[in-house]
Amino acid sequence: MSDKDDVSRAPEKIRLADHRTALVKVERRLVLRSALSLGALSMLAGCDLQDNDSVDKALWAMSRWNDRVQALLFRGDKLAPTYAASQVTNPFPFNAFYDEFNAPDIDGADWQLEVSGLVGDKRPWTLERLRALPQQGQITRHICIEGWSAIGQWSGVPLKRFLQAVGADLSAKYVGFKCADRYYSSLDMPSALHPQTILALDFGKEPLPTSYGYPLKVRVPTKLGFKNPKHVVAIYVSNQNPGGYWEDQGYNWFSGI
Ligand SMILES: Nc1nc2c(c(=O)[nH]1)N[C@H]1C(S)=C(S)[C@@H](COP(=O)(O)O)O[C@H]1N2
Ligand SMILES: [Mo]
Repeated sequence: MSDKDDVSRAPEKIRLADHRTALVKVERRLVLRSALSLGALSMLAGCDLQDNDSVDKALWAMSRWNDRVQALLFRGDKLAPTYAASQVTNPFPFNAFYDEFNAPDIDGADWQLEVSGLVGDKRPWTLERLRALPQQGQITRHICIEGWSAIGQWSGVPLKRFLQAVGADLSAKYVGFKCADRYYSSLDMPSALHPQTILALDFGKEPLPTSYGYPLKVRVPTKLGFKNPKHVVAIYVSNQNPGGYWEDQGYNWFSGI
């Protein structure tokens, strides 16, 4: 797929965005309508699926099973492909659960990153302190589940480096993120420690623009776009799966390589 295709496909997201929730419902309805799938699902779930509730429960159980299988297959050392600066998609598409003009307008001087959960040092971080940590850049492809992708350049603090700095329990299972716009997401610990997972502060050579997540976006090139939270205000380490905005609406939680 050429970069030109990437840009020309971007407008489609506007139409698809309205149907995200509908798509999840359609998927569910397809299972409900198909006797074979329903029968297979009953067998897997080990019970009779007679009402919508139990079908929902079985689908969720399968999704969790799927997460576990994916986590086992994931070795934590697979690298996402990288690209040349000349391949960066311009303009880069915007996406969120709202329109671009509603993106949170954050004052970097006031902004703080809260840290909680299974960590030794819960002091909040300022942008200045984050910029004093070693920075790492990448040119990688962002892939949105809605059917578009784009190549971008990000740089910032490797999440592993940050987790070490706050004395996080690296044997814990999950790292959760909360955003200024009520978005939230989470990663399994191996993905959080992956060498390409960064707390991105810059997009191109400049601080992240408002639309793309100022002042901090978690860039995880080994995961789908929705697991790359923008406008992050809190990070926490936990053994309970924190879920996510789309993850909790039926999108596969692992969604990565
Ligand atoms: N805070 C926040 N982060 C978010 C989202 C959002 O709505 N709010 N949308 C996600 C989705 S679905 C995508 S595809 C990417 C889009 O990032 P971009 O605007 O930089 O292209 O952000 C992800 N992170
Ligand atoms: Mo997305």
